[in-house]
Amino acid sequence: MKQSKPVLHHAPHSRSQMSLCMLEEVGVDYDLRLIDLVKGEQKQSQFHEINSMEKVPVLQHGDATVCETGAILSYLADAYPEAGLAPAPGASRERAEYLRWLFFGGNCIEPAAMELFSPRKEPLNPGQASWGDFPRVLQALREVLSERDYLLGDKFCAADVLVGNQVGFLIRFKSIDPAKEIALAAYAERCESRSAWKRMREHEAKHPNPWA
Ligand SMILES: N[C@@H](CCC(=O)N[C@@H](CS)C(=O)NCC(=O)O)C(=O)O
Repeated sequence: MKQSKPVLHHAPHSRSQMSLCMLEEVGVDYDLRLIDLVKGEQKQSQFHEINSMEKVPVLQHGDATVCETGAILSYLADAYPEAGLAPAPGASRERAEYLRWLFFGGNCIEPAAMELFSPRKEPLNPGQASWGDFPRVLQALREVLSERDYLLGDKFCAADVLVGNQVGFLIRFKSIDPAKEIALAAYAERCESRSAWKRMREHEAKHPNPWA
């Protein structure tokens, strides 16, 4: 395990709160470097050097730089196995399911949600779009979460940090109706009641929300 402190380049109230939540779940000491997206700090050359996409989150740890939320969550789960947030790397049914949901968050939930918020004039063919469409994404989540408390069963994992935050976000933005989607609403509540998530929200509450 690397001994240096992880550093998260973070913009409060942005997608990087999922990486902040993960650091709290892992329970290690870390530093935050705040990036003001409204002022355009992500476009400055020092930041471009660490993420050529000019987006938060970015995690730095020793000589490693990790961009992309799913990769950061996976990196932290593997770097701190004692936190028990991922099935051990290797060929196992659990690891396969874990990877599926970790990638599902970024590859399917995220683009399907963006399609909802900014619909296209010509809707995409769900057979051609790699994420299908929002109804299919919702159905996949419904199927797993009506059977299980968390994506892998009883045990919370790093994929729940991603998917749990995304489901909570979709409920808050009224894309998922909690009165109809009882299992999804209960899942989001289960995740949000974790102490790490409360600490993440306390961090976020110290900063005004520029998007509100
Ligand atoms: N694919 C990235 C997306 C991250 C992202 O969209 N970050 C937004 C904040 S929510 C950002 O930094 N936007 C600033 C910009 O593009 O100028 C991930 O999953 O980490």
